[in-house]
Amino acid sequence: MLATPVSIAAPFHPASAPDYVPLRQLRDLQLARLRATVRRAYHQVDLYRRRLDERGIRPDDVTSLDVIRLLPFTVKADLRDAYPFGLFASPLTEVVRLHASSGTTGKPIVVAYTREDVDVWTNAMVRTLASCGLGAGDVVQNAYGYGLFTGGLGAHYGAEGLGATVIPISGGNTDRQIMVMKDFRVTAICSTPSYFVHVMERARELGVDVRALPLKVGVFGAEPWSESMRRHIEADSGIKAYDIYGLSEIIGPGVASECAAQEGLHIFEDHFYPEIVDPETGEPVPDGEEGELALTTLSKHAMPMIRYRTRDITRFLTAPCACGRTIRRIQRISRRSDDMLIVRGVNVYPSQIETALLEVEGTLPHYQIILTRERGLDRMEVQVEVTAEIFSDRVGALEQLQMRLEQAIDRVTGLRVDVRLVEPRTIQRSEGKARRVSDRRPQ
Ligand code: DLL
Repeated sequence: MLATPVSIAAPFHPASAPDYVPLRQLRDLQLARLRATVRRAYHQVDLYRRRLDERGIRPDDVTSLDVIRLLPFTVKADLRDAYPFGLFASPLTEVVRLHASSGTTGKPIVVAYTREDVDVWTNAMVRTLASCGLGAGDVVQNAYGYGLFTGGLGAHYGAEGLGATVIPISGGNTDRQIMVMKDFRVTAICSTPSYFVHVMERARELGVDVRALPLKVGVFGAEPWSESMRRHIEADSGIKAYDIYGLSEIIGPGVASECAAQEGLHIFEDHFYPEIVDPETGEPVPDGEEGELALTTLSKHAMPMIRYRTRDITRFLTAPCACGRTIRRIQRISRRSDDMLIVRGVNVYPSQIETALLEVEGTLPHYQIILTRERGLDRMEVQVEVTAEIFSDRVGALEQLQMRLEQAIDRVTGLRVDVRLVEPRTIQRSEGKARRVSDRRPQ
């Protein structure tokens, strides 16, 4: 029996059925799949067998979902050490796709999919797009990068599986994006939020009024973005901006998605088992408290992941969602445990800076954080673009804005920083994930 979706639910797609399944049924399914996953990992992957043996755990010991807490964590370094194929649980004869995620340094990590894995991924992305309100008849401009990055092909298969019309335009060539958006009567765009902000800006320069186009939905993810950024995007473009989440190690996009309520992201729990743990101790935190998201894949063949430490910080939202979905929600991911900056002993996250900047009228959502060290002391400069009107205004107005921004950042982070107002178009635009921080301090 499916719970009846309430009025704010997206157009129902048959693939979305597990989103509404009674919890008892979901937990039984998760347990059966967890057992199969642990068995597969134990028998097919050296690393897992070694780690489980060290703890004296056999696959048959997984008799309840709580046992998951006894299983060893997997971390990014495990994927790096196993480069390229060391964690595969399927022979290459069964692997139909590889993707890779370029770390900031050195070799990328490689992830693999069997045909069944691609089907699971498609299912998760169909449900993602359906929960963002899309269906057959939508024309989807897919501006996530196609290639080793999972964004492009993930969203592509999802949109096709949904029965929508997909335009595989990939990222970049912004003028062409705008032409296509207009001429093909695009109703939805998939991209990073920062790239969409850039597309909007360019459309304005070209004299295209996006509000007058059929575009109504943005499916944004792959990087942290704030609630203030959402408000900015929605007000500017007249679309509904949804947040979707995922990571290559687990599958790519399609791990979690917002619904029409736009209050947290539903995790596709029948495929990905979520836990929130204390980043220091690895112990589960009480329900509703903030911590690091750890994910276990429940349906993957080629590369099962057991308790993968994502480093993404979030919390479970415990109240039932107005959309009627029973699968659990997490709060939007505003930061990672490893993007914390320590400036003169104070902990700061780039997302806090974004929130502070966008609170103040007159700024554009383009900013950069530059860290240097002068005579042994950390210095943080935040460069932010301001509107052309303000820039051409009196010097007094600029100084006042600068002061207000410095105060706003101080309020949010407790840190005195130097704000530098720069002209529109000064800060480099990205076609994929934005790079906001440049840490030039000697290590
Ligand atoms: O970014 C997969 C993806 C593609 C997700 C398209 C959504 C849309 P990776 O390149 O492996 O995979 O990067 C994964 O990006 O651990 C988060 O830190 C961050 N991230 C992804 N989505 C969000 C989001 C793709 N909605 C890493 N909000 C993750 C905040 C996000 N951070």
